[in-house]
Amino acid sequence: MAKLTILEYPDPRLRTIAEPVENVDDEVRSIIDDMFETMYDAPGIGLAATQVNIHKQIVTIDLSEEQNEPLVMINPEFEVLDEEKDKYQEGCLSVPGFFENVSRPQKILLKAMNYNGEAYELEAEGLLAVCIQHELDHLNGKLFVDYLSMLKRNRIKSKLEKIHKLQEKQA
Ligand code: QAP
Ligand code: CO
Repeated sequence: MAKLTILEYPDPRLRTIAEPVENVDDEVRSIIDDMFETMYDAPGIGLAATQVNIHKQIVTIDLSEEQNEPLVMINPEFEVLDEEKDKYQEGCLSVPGFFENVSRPQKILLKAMNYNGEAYELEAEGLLAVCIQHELDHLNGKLFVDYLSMLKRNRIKSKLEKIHKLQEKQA
């Protein structure tokens, strides 16, 4: 297992569209293991492969306090079951230190494959529905800051760029 480096906004690589996984083999499972290690270490509740510069349709989620309820989503798709939107304060490991309200459909049906390449479906609402939609956005090169006003997004961008410059000097 290995901890992977998380790309941070506004890194252009976060805009890459992920490719579907053709075979859920040991190489894919090794990526998933590394993603969980990276996510649990952060700590975070969701991570898309895009965020660790791997452009395959893979997502890891675990909403539990004890980090013992891992969810794997390979080639995920969802449909909206309830068009009504809910506001949730979202954050992102690729946008560290910033949390903002985002509105999304509150109930969805997820279709994906698990760690063993088996297809499954999952009805989700609440935080899980938010997290799934947030992570699937990453696979399409989309970030939660894209839902904010240009003013808010640009403020976040400037602050992170400033931090990244300081980190460069320190290195
Ligand atoms: C996506 O995000 C999410 O800024 C997962 O300093 C977040 O795990 C979906 C994190 C909220 C729904 C609601 C962010 C950790 C973790 C930070 C995360 C930070 C430290 C974010
Ligand atoms: Co994110």
